Amino acid sequence: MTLGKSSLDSITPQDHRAGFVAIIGAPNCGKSSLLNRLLGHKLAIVTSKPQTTRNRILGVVTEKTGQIIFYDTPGIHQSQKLLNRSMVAQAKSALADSDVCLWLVDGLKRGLDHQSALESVLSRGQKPLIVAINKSDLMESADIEAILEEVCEQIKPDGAAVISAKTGEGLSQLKKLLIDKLPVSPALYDEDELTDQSYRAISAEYIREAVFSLTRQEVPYSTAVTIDSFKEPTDEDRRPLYRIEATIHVERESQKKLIIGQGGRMVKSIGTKARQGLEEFLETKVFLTIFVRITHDWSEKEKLLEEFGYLDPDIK
Ligand SMILES: Nc1nc2c(ncn2[C@@H]2O[C@H](COP(=O)(O)OP(=O)(O)O)[C@@H](O)[C@H]2O)c(=O)[nH]1
Ligand SMILES: [Mg+2]
Repeated sequence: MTLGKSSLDSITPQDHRAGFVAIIGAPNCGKSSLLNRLLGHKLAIVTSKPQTTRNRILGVVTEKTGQIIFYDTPGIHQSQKLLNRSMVAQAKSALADSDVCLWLVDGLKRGLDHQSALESVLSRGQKPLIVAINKSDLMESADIEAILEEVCEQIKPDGAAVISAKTGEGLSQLKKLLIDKLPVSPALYDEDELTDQSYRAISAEYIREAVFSLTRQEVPYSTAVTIDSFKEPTDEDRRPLYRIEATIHVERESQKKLIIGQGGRMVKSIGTKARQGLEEFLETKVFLTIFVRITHDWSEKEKLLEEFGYLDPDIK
């Protein structure tokens, strides 16, 4: 899934638009769900826990009138830990590289200070700002009106939409609002190229997602996943098969015990869940082997964060 430059330039109409949109917002407001829904593929992992996404993920949406290149980002939140600071820096640098900011709001959460949250990543006047109120499938129309007014009054966006990343409601309108704010440009990527993420990187994320959904408290946040070996199907395979070996890194012995579980039951469940997700994504059988290892204090060590792909270059 590597991206090449577009070959569409010659046939692009004069008013075609293309550019980058950073999806920014609080943890759990639905940024990764929105990206997946827009792409029609599950590239970004989604969990009910905040702070799942650790790095920026690019997804390309191509429409007749324009091409939107989205960045999914980690949520904006305050914390002193290196991993968390790097996550906020990832959101900031995605925004710096974008043409438009999409501020995504969890419609179920009223009374938030959107203005100061937004100011922590963006100084006003810098970029066009579009707001989307998400999770409309769970909201009454009176509440939708109220939160729309509340958010728009605070941050005075250049456009607003009410959407559901779950049902897809409002997404056409949102795409239209975003395309209108992008610069006139031919498509930047080929239409069939969805992302800059490799299958290898996506595989690590699916394993991390399984850990997030099956373990509790601090365990998921203390977990990193690396892919030690990634073999694509070969012509010799009787039936096509990906062979993947991965390591789940935890920070302490107690966490290792929880990840392995009684008689290895937890790591087995994690493996099964991740494998099923990957088989659906890759549309091919997967043979997945998982090791569990203690890598002391990885979340505080710059070199390890870099190795795991979670470090934002700007934080160095
Ligand atoms: N009902 C509903 N749930 C949603 C919607 N969008 C996201 N969610 C849920 O909200 C939680 C957080 O979503 P996620 O995409 O990981 O949020 P992120 O942290 O902003 O990336 C998950 O449990 C999603 O299933 C939506 O439009 N409707
Ligand atoms: Mg996310």
